[in-house]
Amino acid sequence: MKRDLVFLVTLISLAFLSLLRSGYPQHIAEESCSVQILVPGLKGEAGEKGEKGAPGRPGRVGPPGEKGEMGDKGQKGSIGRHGKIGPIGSKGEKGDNGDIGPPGPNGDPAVAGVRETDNKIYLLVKEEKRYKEAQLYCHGRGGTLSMPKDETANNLIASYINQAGLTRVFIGINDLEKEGNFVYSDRSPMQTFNKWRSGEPNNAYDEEDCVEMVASGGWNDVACHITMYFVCEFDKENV
Ligand code: GN1
Ligand code: CA
Ligand code: CA
Repeated sequence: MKRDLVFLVTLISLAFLSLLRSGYPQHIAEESCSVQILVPGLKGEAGEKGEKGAPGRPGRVGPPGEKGEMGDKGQKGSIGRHGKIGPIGSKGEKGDNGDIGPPGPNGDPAVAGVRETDNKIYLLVKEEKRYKEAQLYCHGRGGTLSMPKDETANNLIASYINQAGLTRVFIGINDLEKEGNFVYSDRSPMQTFNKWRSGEPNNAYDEEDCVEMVASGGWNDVACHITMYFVCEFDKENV
């Protein structure tokens, strides 16, 4: 700082001197002031070595170096993940037919074929049962004991039992709930159509509450506890 001040004064003094020499000699001569010229002193002795300074800031990033030589081949990596499932392929051609399988089990030997109309299937069961067991058998297969409600149905059942060489079968008519009040096995009431044999129903021995069909197609009330073959019927829409 002090050195700067001395330098400044020296500059001013030199400027003043150059003025004296160039422009205003007479005027200067008339002035009786003295000019002091300050010049820098001699360079002092070297000071003691200072303490080590703080580390400088990091330099700028240098230019990229030259590409080195290719390194050795690395080790084989571990197996990758499963890839995504691919799209579904196109349908293949139809294969050849397989071999013919073994014969199936024999059908129920008690069932002798069936008869059918547009909307019903009739099944003759050649297994002697009481009325209630016969009804249970049919019901267990989705049907009822057969209920002839018109001439056509009655004729079909009659024909069926005749072709089977039978003389009587249970059909689905009874007066179990109220004596003399005959209903079908689906509990629907008897209608005007009937095929009672002459003199029937007579409730013989005061114990006849179930109904059989004989080979002629006629009906007779009989005791429910006797056993005989029977005919079931099924609605086609339920099969
Ligand atoms: C039979 O057993 P009998 O002949 O009195 C029949 C009755 C009939 C009657 C007609 C088990 O009785 O249902 O009404 O004939 N009983 C049986 O004559 O078949
Ligand atoms: Ca009766
Ligand atoms: Ca009778």
